[in-house]
Amino acid sequence: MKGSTDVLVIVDVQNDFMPGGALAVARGDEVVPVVNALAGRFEHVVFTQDWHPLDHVSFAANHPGRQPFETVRLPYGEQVLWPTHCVQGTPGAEMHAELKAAHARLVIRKGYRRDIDSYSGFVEADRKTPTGLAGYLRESGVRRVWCCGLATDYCVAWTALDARAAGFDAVVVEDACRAIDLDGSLGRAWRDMEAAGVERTRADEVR
Ligand code: VGL
Ligand code: ZN
Repeated sequence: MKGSTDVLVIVDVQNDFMPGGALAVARGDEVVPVVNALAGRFEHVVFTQDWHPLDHVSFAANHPGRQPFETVRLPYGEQVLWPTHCVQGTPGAEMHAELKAAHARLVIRKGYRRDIDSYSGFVEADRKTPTGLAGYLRESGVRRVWCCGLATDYCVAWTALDARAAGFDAVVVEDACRAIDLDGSLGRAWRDMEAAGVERTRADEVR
């Protein structure tokens, strides 16, 4: 059982990222039982929830003539244009119905500002705007952040990298994640995480 210096961050296990969802991650539903079992081994669990307004800058539909999975330049840098997903208050933005971590303490919603995306649970895509998660975890005495959920190469990776940047130890539980893998993004994500000192483990090794 992981105690008070560890936290499990369950990233974006939401309907729109499931097979058949608006931004489906292949086999994304397979993480649910793995994440549930993992959550039982942590005293401290938090969720992140992708939570966009309908006019969000990351949606291709808000860029006339552009298609999903193309990229655009925004003031803060390059942005992938996604299908409309995880719109605030819609069923697609809800957590998967079988996700079970009733003892989770906090839900960090992210990506709710129209003009800024947020893959990371810590800092938005402008790399300046904090979500408050680092402060919350520090005040809670957390030292190591364990990450799982969707998608490995976007929200999980950015969350793990930012955990390191904020001074926490970080571990990704790789079989409790699934990836989008757009143009080599998964390989890049693992390289970046390795370079930043993010550790990698499997759920059956966590106890
Ligand atoms: C995500 C793309 C857009 C994720 C969220 O949860 O990985 N990816 N919004
Ligand atoms: Zn999103």
